[in-house]
Amino acid sequence: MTLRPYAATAAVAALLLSPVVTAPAQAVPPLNVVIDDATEPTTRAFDITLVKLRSAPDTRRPAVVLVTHGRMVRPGDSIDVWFDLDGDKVPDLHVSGDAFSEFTVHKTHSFTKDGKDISDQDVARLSMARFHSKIRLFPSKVGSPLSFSVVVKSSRSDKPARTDDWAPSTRKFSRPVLAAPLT
Ligand SMILES: [Ca+2]
Ligand SMILES: [Ca+2]
Repeated sequence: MTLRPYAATAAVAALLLSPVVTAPAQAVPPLNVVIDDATEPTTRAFDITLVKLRSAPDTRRPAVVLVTHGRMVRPGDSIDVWFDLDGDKVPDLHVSGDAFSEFTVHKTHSFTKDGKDISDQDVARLSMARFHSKIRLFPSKVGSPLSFSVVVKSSRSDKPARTDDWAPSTRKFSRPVLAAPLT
């Protein structure tokens, strides 16, 4: 492309006048992301009402996904959390567990089929008590990603799949949160 001298001068002037020192807003993900979910006591078996993502306070401590439920946790309640660690909207890690029981951690590339079981590597932990399911993720054990996003599903094995609750929505990842402080 060739520019006439006047057009070229105008283009340079426009560049000089524009606030080029301002960094793009999406450069650094936020420290916290909050997902408000609908309160659905009659249609969801184990209703999710809120999900909070929190960056790790330092590189040795975990980032946290705190899921708030519409009622207290009971035996038979289940939680699944998929993490996207590289921003391609495809899951990389799947944490799955049942209340008052054990949880598993798998590598994965889909919402339907798990890959390698890495439960013994202490990459993530799940605890479920009172109104919360709490997932801790240790970013340094999953390659220290810049950010992560999640999909959360709650369910009960004795209830049909249509009573599952997904946040932010079915197989759709949340906005990313910073994984750990930038060094
Ligand atoms: Ca809900
Ligand atoms: Ca991914």
